[in-house]
Amino acid sequence: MLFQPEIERMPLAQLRELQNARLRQQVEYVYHRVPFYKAKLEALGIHPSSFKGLADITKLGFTRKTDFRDNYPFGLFAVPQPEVARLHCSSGTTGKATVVGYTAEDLSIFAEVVARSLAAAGCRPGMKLQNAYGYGLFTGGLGIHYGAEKLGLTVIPVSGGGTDRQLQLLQDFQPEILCATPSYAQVLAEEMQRRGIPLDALNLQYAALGAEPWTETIRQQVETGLRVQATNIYGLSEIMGPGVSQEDVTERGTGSYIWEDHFFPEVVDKDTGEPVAEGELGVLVFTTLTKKAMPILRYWTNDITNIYYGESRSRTHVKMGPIRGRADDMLIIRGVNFFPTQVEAILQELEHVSPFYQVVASRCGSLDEVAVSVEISPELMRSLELSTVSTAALEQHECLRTLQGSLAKKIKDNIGLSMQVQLLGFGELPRSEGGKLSKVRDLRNLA
Ligand code: ADP
Ligand code: K
Repeated sequence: MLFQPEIERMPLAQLRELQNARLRQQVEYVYHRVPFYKAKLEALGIHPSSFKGLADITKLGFTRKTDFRDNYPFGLFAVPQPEVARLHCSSGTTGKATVVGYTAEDLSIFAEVVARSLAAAGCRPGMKLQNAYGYGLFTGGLGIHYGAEKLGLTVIPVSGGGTDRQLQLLQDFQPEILCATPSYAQVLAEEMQRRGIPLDALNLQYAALGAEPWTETIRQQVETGLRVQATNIYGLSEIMGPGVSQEDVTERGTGSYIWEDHFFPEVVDKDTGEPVAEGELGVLVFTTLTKKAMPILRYWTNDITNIYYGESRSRTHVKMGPIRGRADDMLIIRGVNFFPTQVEAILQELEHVSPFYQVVASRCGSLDEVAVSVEISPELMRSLELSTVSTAALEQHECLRTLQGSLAKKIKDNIGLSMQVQLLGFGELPRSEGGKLSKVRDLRNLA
């Protein structure tokens, strides 16, 4: 089903004209409203009066995650605070969150693109949707929620986690649609099987899964384990939230439609920043075309994928392939964005630990696990007369166990993720030439 057929099937030439006009307006808008962009455009020698639109888009440079941090919290906003109807956050690069804002009109467009997405995922007005995306500062929960309402669905706002309750509601309320991260959908499927709940006890038909990378293997597992047709929903807070792109349920595996009347996509080379040919892999870059509270020009997402028009399409908008990875060191753990530097920031505030650490992400069943190895300080080693942090040493010295516990708690409180903490003796983590070590090892095999 198409929620807005006239837009979703707009002839490409007409779509380009619309994008072109909107881009010119957006550039003019940010120039006059956002000092950061005014300075940036002036430095690039661009004035809205001579900016030609799409033909000139590559001249705009890039906006990066660090620009959000440098302008924290509201420096990139284009409207006075009273006109901001809602704030959301996503992870920052140094532990400081990225703040995003929406006017009432932005929220209405957000709901519209999510409604379009859910319709493409198979939803029809009157169906029930169980929303297992986290509600709160993340865009996932509320983003799906209002889009589902706009489409005319009955929303069950259960939020993330609480597997017992999720399974109970799936059986009692008989929703047709599940929204969750793919790894959580896998958990639900496994738990169904483990508890011997028959598939007939559920009424699910569709699942819209996103917020983290996933594969065709995971799709198969979820599709058989929950007896659904599972589609990909993609998005990011800086641009809007979930619903920037969505796969059509009848075209599964051929890519997700980017709603390009609102979000103009480009794919560029990760080293040179130059546009790549259609279908080639590179970094996905988005320009918002209609955002009012926080318009963003050429946002460097760090997501690696490709975009293409190609065959088998019920809509005219461009498709993107699955996310193949990231060009930075951000990890996505159970849908939550996480920069290892966030651990670094916590270590800096703790006594008795060295600044050396390593984060290891792995997969245990279908859930992501993260372990952090941290070296204790040489001073602590000396005062406890240790040569390494063995199990025996941990048993003998309460202060080591306290250190381990308080580090785990700080990580949980600050980052929102539970991590296993392992203490090591100073010097035990491998150093490379420059004294630096690879701080991240991602052992999850998502290829
Ligand atoms: P969300 O809450 O939608 O995940 P965030 O801003 O917290 O938004 O995270 C955005 C990032 O999450 C994206 O840049 C991308 O790396 C990842 N992401 C979101 N959806 C998907 C998806 N369907 N497939 C792969 N990665 C995704
Ligand atoms: K995410």
